[in-house]
Amino acid sequence: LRLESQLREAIAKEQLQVYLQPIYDLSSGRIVKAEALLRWFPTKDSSIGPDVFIPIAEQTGLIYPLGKWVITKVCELLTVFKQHNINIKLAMNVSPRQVSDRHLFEFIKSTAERLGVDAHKLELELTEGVLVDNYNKAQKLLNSLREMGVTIAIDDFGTGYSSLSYLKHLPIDHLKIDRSLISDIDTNEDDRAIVLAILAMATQLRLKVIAEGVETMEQQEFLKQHRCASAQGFYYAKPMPLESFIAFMK
Ligand code: G
Ligand code: G
Ligand code: MN
Ligand code: NA
Repeated sequence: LRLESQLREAIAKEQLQVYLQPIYDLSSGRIVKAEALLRWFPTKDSSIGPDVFIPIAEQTGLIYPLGKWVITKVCELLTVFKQHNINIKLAMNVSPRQVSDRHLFEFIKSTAERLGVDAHKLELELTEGVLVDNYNKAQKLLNSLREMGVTIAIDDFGTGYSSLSYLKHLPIDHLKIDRSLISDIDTNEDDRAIVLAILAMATQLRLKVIAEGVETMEQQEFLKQHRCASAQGFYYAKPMPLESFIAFMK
């Protein structure tokens, strides 16, 4: 309960920030998108990671107000991008409980409209578990989003253990290969084989692949050579606050 009230207060006091990490198109080398990643700075020189507070927010239901805050922030950031002539998409993470909220679609739609944001600039990242555990709700949500122009990426792809059949039935645009599969592609034959298999499957299903956690030029070259569409990782840039991101884009 203590962390819950702390988090509530953090939203109110603007101790939460959305950091941005660029995503590169591998064939052109251009930044085409950024991922919005939540950061919490309870004091000036302390921080709590989303890997700690997101699960708590999920358990306590605080993910609803928090998720709405992120959606609003992401739409606001897109309007700031527009002012700076930064013409890229913005992807945000959505957790399981948010997907089960039947008001999620309406909230995204009305927020985008209110702020004058083109829905085609928005991407949602979901983990496959969400789609499988909550198939009917997810299907309705994804179809509505698709109709509106919002794109969908499957996050942490390759780490789940569910059937792949949802890829056939749901309107999914991208697979994000989890960084645990990317980190050893230079040396680990099995990881290479898995990444190549994902790329081959994605081509057949007309899904574009984003490699996460790219940290070296060798990893980038391997992915490029095998026609992976996009990449993201410390090799290019770490997640950064808005001001730094704008400077980085210029
Ligand atoms: O940025 P970092 O590696 O610390 O993120 C850790 C985890 O927190 C990742 O799994 C990421 O998807 C998740 N995360 C970051 N920001 C958000 C957010 O705004 N909403 C949700 N649901 N998860 C987030
Ligand atoms: O689960 P999700 O894919 O949303 O998590 C994204 C997280 O991965 C972010 O918290 C981000 O800080 C982290 N991340 C992004 N690029 C790299 C990287 O190259 N190496 C490592 N170790 N972490 C990364
Ligand atoms: Mn993500
Ligand atoms: Na991931």
